[in-house]
Amino acid sequence: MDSYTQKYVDSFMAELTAKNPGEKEFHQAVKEVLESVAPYIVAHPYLMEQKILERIVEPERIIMFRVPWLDDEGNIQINKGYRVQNSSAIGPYKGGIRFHPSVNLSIMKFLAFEQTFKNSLTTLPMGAGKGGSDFNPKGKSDNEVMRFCQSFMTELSKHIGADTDVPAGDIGVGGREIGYMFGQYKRLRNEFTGVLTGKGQSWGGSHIRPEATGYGVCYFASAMLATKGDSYEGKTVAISGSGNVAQYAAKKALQLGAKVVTMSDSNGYIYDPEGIDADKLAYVMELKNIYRGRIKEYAEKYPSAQYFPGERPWGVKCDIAMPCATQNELNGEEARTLIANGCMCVAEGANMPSTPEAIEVFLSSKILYSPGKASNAGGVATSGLEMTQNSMRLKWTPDEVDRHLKQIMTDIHEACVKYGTEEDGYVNYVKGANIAGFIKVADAMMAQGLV
Ligand code: NDP
Ligand code: 2IT
Repeated sequence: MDSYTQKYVDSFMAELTAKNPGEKEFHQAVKEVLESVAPYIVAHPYLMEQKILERIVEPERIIMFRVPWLDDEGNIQINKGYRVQNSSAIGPYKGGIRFHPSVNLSIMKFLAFEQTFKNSLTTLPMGAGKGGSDFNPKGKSDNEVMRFCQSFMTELSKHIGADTDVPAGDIGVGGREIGYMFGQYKRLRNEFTGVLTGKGQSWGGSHIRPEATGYGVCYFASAMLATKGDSYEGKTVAISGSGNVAQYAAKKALQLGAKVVTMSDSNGYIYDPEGIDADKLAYVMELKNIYRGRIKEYAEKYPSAQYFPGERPWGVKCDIAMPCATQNELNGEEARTLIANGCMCVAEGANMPSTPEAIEVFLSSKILYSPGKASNAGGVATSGLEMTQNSMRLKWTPDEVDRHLKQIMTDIHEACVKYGTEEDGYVNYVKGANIAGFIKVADAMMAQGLV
């Protein structure tokens, strides 16, 4: 980066951190994008004059609200609710809702910011938003979750709509929560519309949406591997997380001929050197999705596996790593360990799972590395396909949705190669994804004037 561009980056970050004090995840996400797009902006002075990136980092609207609810003992509980409507440049606001005790404004803003570029990459007309609450679903009864979702939606319903803002799931929000929120929206508005995605199959949901993020990560990683004439076949894969994304990433990796040896949750990870095969994965799905259990129970059921409490899976020898749990779950030291152990591909299922230092390690080692905004975009892309089907009032077959998903992931891969290939031929997917995502949003903003 030349000194003029570096000065632009430094002054941009100084202003951003001064205006948004303490929002460390938000600063981190902006810095990563800024470092990729700054040379493009400097080369196109009108983008600087029009303050396009300065506008994108200021969400169009942030809604913060109180979520009061009654627990099963009749006690009053109060949580915080958020919806960050970041950008409507290319379509209605679109993005997930996260229920996790760590949720705060910085995390909501980083996720909404990332979503802006991710949704642009999908090739579909979707703007970007993110929402959530510091509500902790763990240990809550179904009735408590329902009352919470109803209270959350009672306020959120004033700000969303099928052509305005279409939320979906994220950490702590799956089919059950989407159902309760959809029911409450319908009751308040007396309107059956595609206001949420990730709906149930019998009431407007799309086939493959539950699978889409995890499958999409594998389709994207397959495209990366293909640039080296390689594939998942015979590879050893380490996965973190054991929720929606991790489960379907594991399922597709297995189908593609890989051996998956780890899964995790926030308490620890399991290592099964014999591989988590289809039967064992079906057990994990039942354990997590129906019984809402913990991953350590896997090691109690399968003696081939060992449980490592309080640890993350990145010390295990693998060819491919797929972080599918949460932000900043893979640091510089763990990245160096992965490389030392021969890992040749890291495909992110989570949003911003690698720290900036880890990303630096991957890029300087020139391994195949995809940022979440590219490789996990299959989830929101299939949400976009759910919106399409809702608008048409019909439902595509699983094969048809899967075909679209594959094509979209291939197209995102191509966009990354187009904008991210460096002089020596190495594809920097971070740069490629950020520039490709930015250009479309910037062009739309230029066309629509100062709004
Ligand atoms: P789930 O709630 O289904 O699963 C989350 C998994 O990650 C659980 O195993 C959970 O463990 C673990 N986890 C959550 N928080 C932490 C933490 N602070 N430390 C360690 N482990 C943690 O969520 P999803 O699978 O839907 O989401 C996973 C990631 O993928 C997130 O980054 C999300 O933003 C991203 N993503 C999700 C998409 C989707 O369609 N669902 C689309 C694109 C990205 P525990 O049970 O202990 O909490
Ligand atoms: O981070 C994400 O892309 C999601 N949680 C999915 C969003 C969506 O609207 O499907």
